Amino acid sequence: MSGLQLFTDFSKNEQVFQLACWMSCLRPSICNNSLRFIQKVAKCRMWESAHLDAGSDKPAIDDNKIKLYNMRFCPFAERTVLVLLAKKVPFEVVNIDLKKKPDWFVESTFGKVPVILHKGKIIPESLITSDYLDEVYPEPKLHPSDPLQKALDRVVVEKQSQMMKYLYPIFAKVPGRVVTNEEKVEHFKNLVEHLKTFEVELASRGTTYLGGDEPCMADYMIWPYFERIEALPILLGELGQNFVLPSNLGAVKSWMNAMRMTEPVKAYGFSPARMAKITQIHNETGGYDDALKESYGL
Ligand SMILES: N[C@@H](CCC(=O)N[C@@H](CS)C(=O)NCC(=O)O)C(=O)O
Repeated sequence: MSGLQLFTDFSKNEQVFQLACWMSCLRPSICNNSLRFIQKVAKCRMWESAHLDAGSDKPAIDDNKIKLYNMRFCPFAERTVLVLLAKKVPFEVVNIDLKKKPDWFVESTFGKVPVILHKGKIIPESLITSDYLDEVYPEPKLHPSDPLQKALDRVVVEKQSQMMKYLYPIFAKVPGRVVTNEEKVEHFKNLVEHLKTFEVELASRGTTYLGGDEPCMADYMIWPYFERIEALPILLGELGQNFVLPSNLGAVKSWMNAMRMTEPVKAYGFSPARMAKITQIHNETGGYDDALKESYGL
């Protein structure tokens, strides 16, 4: 079985992983190398399974388990995954090819990810799914219990989400037009200007995370944007030095470093190198699984 096959088939991947663990107990010297390889591949877990496209069968649904319709590098779906991981909720992932969506996905949803399926119901939208999970699985509580603080945190999420209008044209392929390098540099200047509002917010709170010593819902909701900002210097190649955050965003950078240390981001987040590679391949080919495979290990 090749590494690539393992990579795209999670259930087989898990079985082989279990088998390798069992074999290594019996004959450690023989299969140490293959065990290390399989462990490395299996670490990707189910969220790196192949993206199902038109014509693929609808996966079986267990109403008592959380199932997530996902796209592995969708920043909005990432929000939901981070919440599930923060709460250590068992869940299953079905990755969807958003360029060739399966009929059963289109028929039962708004056609976008994330979507969670729970207790026979279908719940779309990253913020709605995250709020739902916070109520159903209260530990750790991610929204502040004080309604005023919760509202203020939501304002931060709304405000910081506005950065997408600058980030997206630098990062993604804009349909129907080519964004020039000059335009990208201009967008980045605007992005940095925008991030000064976050710098002020963090400085006024004076805490490691928006949530204090631990991340709260707002931290997880905005993190996916920053994961993409971190990849810009690599993604832009020779122009990369124009896309580095300046030193006057010290609080933002400290917050980013702290977010990188959280367990959910360590488990699901992409390194800047991998994020850049995935984006480059996806922008070139429009593919999902090839981008994941070719960036594997970065
Ligand atoms: N407001 C939605 C946005 C989700 C969204 O735009 N997801 C993208 C992938 S990153 C998507 O599913 N796009 C497919 C499409 O628009 O056809 C949310 O927060 O969940």
